[in-house]
Amino acid sequence: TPSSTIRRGAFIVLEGVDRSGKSTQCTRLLAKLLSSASASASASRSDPSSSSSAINVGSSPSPSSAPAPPLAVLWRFPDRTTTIGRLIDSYLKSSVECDDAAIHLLFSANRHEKSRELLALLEQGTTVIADRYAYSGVAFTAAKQVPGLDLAWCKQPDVGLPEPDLTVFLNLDPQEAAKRGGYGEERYENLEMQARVAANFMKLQDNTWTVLDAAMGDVDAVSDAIYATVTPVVEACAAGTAGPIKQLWL
Ligand code: FDM
Ligand code: MG
Repeated sequence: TPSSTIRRGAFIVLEGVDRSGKSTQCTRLLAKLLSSASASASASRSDPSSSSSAINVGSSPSPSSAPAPPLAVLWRFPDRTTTIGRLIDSYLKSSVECDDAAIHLLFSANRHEKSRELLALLEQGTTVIADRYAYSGVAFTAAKQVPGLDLAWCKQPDVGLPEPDLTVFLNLDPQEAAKRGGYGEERYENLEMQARVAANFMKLQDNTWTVLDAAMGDVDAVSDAIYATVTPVVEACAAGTAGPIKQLWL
């Protein structure tokens, strides 16, 4: 084992076209990761040698007095809660207009403004699941077919961001996706746009990707397949065999 072994959380991204089941599956994945963690935590609590009633003397923080960091958290991009995120939210709801290049850079800035916190979570051992990431950023802006805003231009602002350990792409034909209950009210939620987005996603496939058929079976079948894909990655990161986090598109 190399001395530089880094035990850390895993950075797991879920991508896919609208209505591919991404958000549902992110929530299920989080629940599965947390319940498998609490199962092993309660097993270790029943071990008297790892009792949590250890006495803390003095005021210096000790590992047993600090609350254990969460094993996993769920994020989504855009993160609409930040100042930049509120602008993006207004844009998606069409309550403001914005230049196409400018809004693209704001989506990217919304990832950059979270990257320090993301790395800190991973370092403390927390697995971060992200519902969309830079792949959505590129696929959507490039699908607007604005002269100059091609794939290469769209990727540039996200170069160097933390690279996912795993990107699960939920593959679904946009025609099928549209049948799943129609689109909502937000910008980009129409079949023509979604078909171009789907084609762009395919061009962005890299070695972090695992493509899963979102229509392979029911919701449980898909979530089982996702969990089976994610588990070895989480375990490798926890064991320190995955190496340090890389940088996207570098
Ligand atoms: N979207 C999402 C972008 O256009 N660029 C980005 O960088 C990201 C992360 O925003 F239509 C688009 C994709 C989608 C919309 O996403 C909001 P959610 O998942 O519906 O909140
Ligand atoms: Mg949406």
